[in-house]
Amino acid sequence: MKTDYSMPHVIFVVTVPETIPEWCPANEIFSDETCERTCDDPDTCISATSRTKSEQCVCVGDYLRQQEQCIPLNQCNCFVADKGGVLMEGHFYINSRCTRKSTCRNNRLVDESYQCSSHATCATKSGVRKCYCNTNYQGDGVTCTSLPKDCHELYVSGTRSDGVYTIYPDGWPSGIQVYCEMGSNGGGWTVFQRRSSAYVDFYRGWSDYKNGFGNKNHDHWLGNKYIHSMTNQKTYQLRIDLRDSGSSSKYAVYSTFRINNEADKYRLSVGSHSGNTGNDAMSHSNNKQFSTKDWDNDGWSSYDCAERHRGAWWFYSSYDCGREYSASQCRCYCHGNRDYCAYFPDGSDDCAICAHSHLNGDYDGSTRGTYMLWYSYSLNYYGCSLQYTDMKIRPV
Ligand SMILES: [Ca+2]
Repeated sequence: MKTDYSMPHVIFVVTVPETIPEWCPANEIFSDETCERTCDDPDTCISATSRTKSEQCVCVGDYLRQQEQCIPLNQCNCFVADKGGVLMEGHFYINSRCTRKSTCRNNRLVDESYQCSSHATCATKSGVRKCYCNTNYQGDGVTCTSLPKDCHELYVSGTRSDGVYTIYPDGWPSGIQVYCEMGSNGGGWTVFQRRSSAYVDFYRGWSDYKNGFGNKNHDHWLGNKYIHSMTNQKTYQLRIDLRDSGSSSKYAVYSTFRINNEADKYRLSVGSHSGNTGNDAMSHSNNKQFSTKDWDNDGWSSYDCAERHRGAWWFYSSYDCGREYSASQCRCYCHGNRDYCAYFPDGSDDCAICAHSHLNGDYDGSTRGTYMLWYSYSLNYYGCSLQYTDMKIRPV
């Protein structure tokens, strides 16, 4: 007899997802939750679920991925022992003595020698150790060039376009903005005053004249604190360009120009005059202190010159008209109207004045005695107020 003991077919079905590999490489584990970090960017965690299905083996623990491998941090190509960490692509590390620079390029560490400029210091700022240029210098620390103290230094270094630039006068390490006249009169002029329209009001107090106002590209006063710093760092000459209502353009140059500090109320010092204005209208202000409508330093108890003339200047008291002129002949300020002097009558026929020049007066000032003035036979002849002025300095 033949007995069939054969077993019925039993099929064992094991469901194996296609995505599960049979094994993971060394230092890796299958996970769709574990975060993985890479040598390129050790600080960023890449979630396994964001990876493609076939790459769901991820580095275990502190291991980092570099191409197909999972390795310890200190085996990453751009690991820097001194730093105790990895450089990201394109980043660099400079050692504590600032003698060696390591850069991560194309996932390789490139070492090169490194040396601070003689105008730089090896230091750590915001966590970055490297060479930093000293005060008054700019650059990457290896090469440091001196910061321009004025427009003339910019001109010498090749700048030739008129415009607003940052300069670094003594005492202003963060720099200040000034207008540089580079294309005319030989270039290299640092402008500190300009009047070309009535748009900016110049009848202001001490603080405004100290700190500056207006638009550097247009009408402005740079600020006495800056003018003081600049004119005491080198010896400067002053140039003033003027145009009157008859479109007559003139200029005046003073061989030296500086103003003292605020404690001395920005006292003026100017040298000898030249130019073609026909008159030296500023030397009268030499050694005089600055006055504004809220700080009267004109030395004249009878009047507040800044208030009467609606401006600010190195005013003084003077009787230059003298008694040899009758009041009707007095023309201390303005040939056309002859009323600048009459504004300050002193006695029956004397004329007293505050200045022979006043370039911060009212633009188009119609009130007598308040307009922009440069006392001269060749200017202000067709009317009183000047139509354009600028004041600028350049090293002697
Ligand atoms: Ca006074």
